[in-house]
Amino acid sequence: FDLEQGLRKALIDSELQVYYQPFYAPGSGELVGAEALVRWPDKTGFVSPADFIPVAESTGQIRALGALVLKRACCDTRLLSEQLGKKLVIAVNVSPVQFASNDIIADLQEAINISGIDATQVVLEITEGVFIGQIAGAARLLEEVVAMGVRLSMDDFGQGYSSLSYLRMHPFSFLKIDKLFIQGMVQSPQDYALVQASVAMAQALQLGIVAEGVETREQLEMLESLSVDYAQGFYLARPMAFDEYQKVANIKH
Ligand code: G
Ligand code: G
Ligand code: MN
Ligand code: NA
Repeated sequence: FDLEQGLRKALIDSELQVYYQPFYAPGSGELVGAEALVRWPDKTGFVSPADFIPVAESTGQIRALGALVLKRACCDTRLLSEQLGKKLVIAVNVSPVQFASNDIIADLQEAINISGIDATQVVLEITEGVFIGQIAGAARLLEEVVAMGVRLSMDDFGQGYSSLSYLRMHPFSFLKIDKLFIQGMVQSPQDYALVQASVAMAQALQLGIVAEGVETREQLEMLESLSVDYAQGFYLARPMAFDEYQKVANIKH
């Protein structure tokens, strides 16, 4: 089975779906928005994005995939925001490869225009790979994205190389602490210290802080005591189809 060919067919036949994983304010339990996560159903379940995103990146299919996810996510979020009477945030993962060309700007603008969502509702989750790859023009494109009113979140913070200099040099609004540290923080004083230090730094830089991978009530309570702005994880909600997200949006956590 050839992933590239399979993915080409999936893109043509509209087989790809967008799932949503909500995130909440830890104290009030208020729903703030969701992260969009692409899903590719197969006979037994789903092909893992960890397997097909790298293929899409190397074949160039990431542009079509990325544009599709952006459009779907913005349209769904606009609809649910109308239904709730509250402007929900939508966080979309964007591959570093998508910053190798100007197309990301046009694709983002089209998703915003078609959906009628406010640019300020849209957050792009970006990993430090966008800087490490030395992609020419990536920094300028990030500035353009921010000029549109769209916000940037540093995803997987703390994983791999330190992203401190990137945070200082580029216009990020959010810092998303990697789930590895959240999962370790109750047992490991080191992980707890790293989360605490990340929160202090985010506050000093006036960044919002998101904790991902929250799997237990103990973790959530600890994050609340640390004044983390947003929490996301299986303990709160798993990634889900849009109809389920609509139902969950009416339930308080
Ligand atoms: O649930 P999960 O298996 O969805 O995600 C696995 C990985 O795939 C994560 O690193 C996530 O950021 C990435 N991913 C999920 N959806 C998208 C997407 O729409 N675009 C990109 N570029 N990456 C995605
Ligand atoms: O790289 P990124 O942070 O975008 O990836 C998000 C990934 O984390 C997705 O694969 C998503 O399904 C997964 N995820 C979300 N919440 C949890 C959680 O509470 N625990 C674990 N182990 N994974 C999670
Ligand atoms: Mn992410
Ligand atoms: Na992450």
